[in-house]
Amino acid sequence: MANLIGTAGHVDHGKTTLIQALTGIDTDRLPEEKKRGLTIDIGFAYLDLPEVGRASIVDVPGHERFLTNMLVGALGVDVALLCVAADESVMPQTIEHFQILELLPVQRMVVALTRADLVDEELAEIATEEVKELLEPTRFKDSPIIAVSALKKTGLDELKQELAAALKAGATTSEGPWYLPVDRVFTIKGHGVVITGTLAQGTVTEGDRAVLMPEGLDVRVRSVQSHDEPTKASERGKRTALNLSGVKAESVHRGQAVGAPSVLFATEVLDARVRWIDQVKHGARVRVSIGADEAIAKAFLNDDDPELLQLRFERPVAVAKDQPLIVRRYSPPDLLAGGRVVVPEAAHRRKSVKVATVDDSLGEADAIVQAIGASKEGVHTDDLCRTLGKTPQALGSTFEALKKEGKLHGFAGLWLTPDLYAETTQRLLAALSDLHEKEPSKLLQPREDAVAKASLKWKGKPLDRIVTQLASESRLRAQGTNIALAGFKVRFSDKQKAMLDRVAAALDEAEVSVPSAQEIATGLHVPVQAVEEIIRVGVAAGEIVRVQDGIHYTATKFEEIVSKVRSQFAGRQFTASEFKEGMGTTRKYAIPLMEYLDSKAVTKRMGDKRVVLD
Ligand SMILES: Nc1nc2c(ncn2[C@@H]2O[C@H](COP(=O)(O)OP(=O)(O)OP(=O)(O)O)[C@@H](O)[C@H]2O)c(=O)[nH]1
Ligand SMILES: [Mg+2]
Repeated sequence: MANLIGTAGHVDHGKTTLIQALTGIDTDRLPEEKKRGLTIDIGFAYLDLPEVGRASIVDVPGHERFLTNMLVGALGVDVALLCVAADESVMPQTIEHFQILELLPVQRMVVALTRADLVDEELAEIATEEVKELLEPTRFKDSPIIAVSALKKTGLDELKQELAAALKAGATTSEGPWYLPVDRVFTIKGHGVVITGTLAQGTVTEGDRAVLMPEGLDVRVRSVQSHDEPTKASERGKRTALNLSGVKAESVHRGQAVGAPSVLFATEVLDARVRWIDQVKHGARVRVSIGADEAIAKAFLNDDDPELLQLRFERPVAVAKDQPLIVRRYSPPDLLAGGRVVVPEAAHRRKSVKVATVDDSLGEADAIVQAIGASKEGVHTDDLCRTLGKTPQALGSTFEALKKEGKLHGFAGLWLTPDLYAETTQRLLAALSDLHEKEPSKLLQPREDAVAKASLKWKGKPLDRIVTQLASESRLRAQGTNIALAGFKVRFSDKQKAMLDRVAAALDEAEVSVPSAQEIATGLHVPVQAVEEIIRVGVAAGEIVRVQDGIHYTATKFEEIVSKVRSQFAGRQFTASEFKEGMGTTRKYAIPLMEYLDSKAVTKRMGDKRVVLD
């Protein structure tokens, strides 16, 4: 069942007078409205209807100058009460308001042919025909048209019956976390700030924590009122007043929205799905009415999908997924399009980029899997939440459940489906294999090089985790930020091999007190550059260990040194000079070697002594 009735229609067509005749409530409350006999801002009333209960009514201004205010009212409406004066029939704002209602998710319409006492039957007939013509090509074509006179009190009961029937038939759900666009703010002495609006989604309950957007202020709902009466909770479609704590009146104004912590976004870029009345040029400035706000944005189109409209605002706006919106030209403010938000916090995109939007008929878990599966290399939690219009808190448990079921792999906030993981890691390893092929004498490759070569953009923590995972699957070896395929063995050219053997022999011969590159070069009668080069190759291949410049050991010799240190100093503390003597070397070698062993966690320094670690 729907809750909210909203008036619509040309200026002076008897909307406010009709609501007063129906409810006894004068919705024109501003002194200026009373003085001019004209509605300027939205007004509110309520009506008790058989089998329906209490329904909320929002009365809107008909004058074109106040269309922005009309939109504030119209954006929450379930059932429209289109008022057409029998003596004037269809006029410009009748048409404009009707078009707006058509673009919005308004469920039903009831037409009141007002001021019926001013016309004879023939004129009433003409007006009825003109209204029918307006309705005919639209989903509202079967809407009832009731002649009424607020003055003579005729047709009112019939109108009430039709409104009750429309409310009963208009299906709306209260699903999802609640939010409420703020259309009025006032303070009550001793109680603080009160905001009013039409609850757009969900159920708000006394004591709820909430966030005021787009500023992101934390507030609490101290109490709830609906239809001027206190209540514990209010639901979708109802005119609702909330007494907020945690915020000052100066910080609250029309256009903001307040909602449960997970539902609203403070956004500057959104994607909407719209129907066009008149399409604008790519990049044109437009006015966007959303919630109770109107904000200026630039409109960006999409080549692939004419209904997809990206709006880039000039300031942050409070937005929820699926929220209805209306787009008008910047100047003159003609109606352009209407629709709903599909991605509340969208990424900038080019006109030519095809956009994959999530199938709305899917459940949340399936939508997540689909969105991730459709990506190239996984999706970060934040980006996915933006796409789905949900906050990370709201989706946290769904992610965890999907991970448990094996439908998703998570790597520090980056999510991949098993298929995507298989495909992308395969690509990464293939790229690594290419790098090995190019430098067969080098054991390890920087992982960033392999990632870039595989045309992936992984980095940081998610990349750490993926590498760790691949290592645990024995598909690669990792050392710091360098990686190698698990089965990769370095290969040298014959020339390299021969040179490496000679250098290795020269190093091993000297035991711990190894010669420098220059000394080796002199001994071997080769240029020093050749020795330096082969040492570099040997280090990259893992055949030579570099302790510091000028101090290198072969990998085998280094292992021997480590075993010797372990056996000789096991279970006791030792000093640098004991180490030096034990190793049969000089200070020049002992100090760098000890520091290197510390860094490899073979030994540990404690004051001026060391111990061997297990
Ligand atoms: N004779 C007659 N006059 C009516 C009736 N209903 C409204 N009027 C007159 O029509 C004029 C406009 O009425 P409103 O109710 O203010 O019209 P409105 O549609 O709310 O106007 P805006 O809010 O400014 O768009 C007033 O002078 C009313 O007295 C009616 O049933 N019979
Ligand atoms: Mg009025």
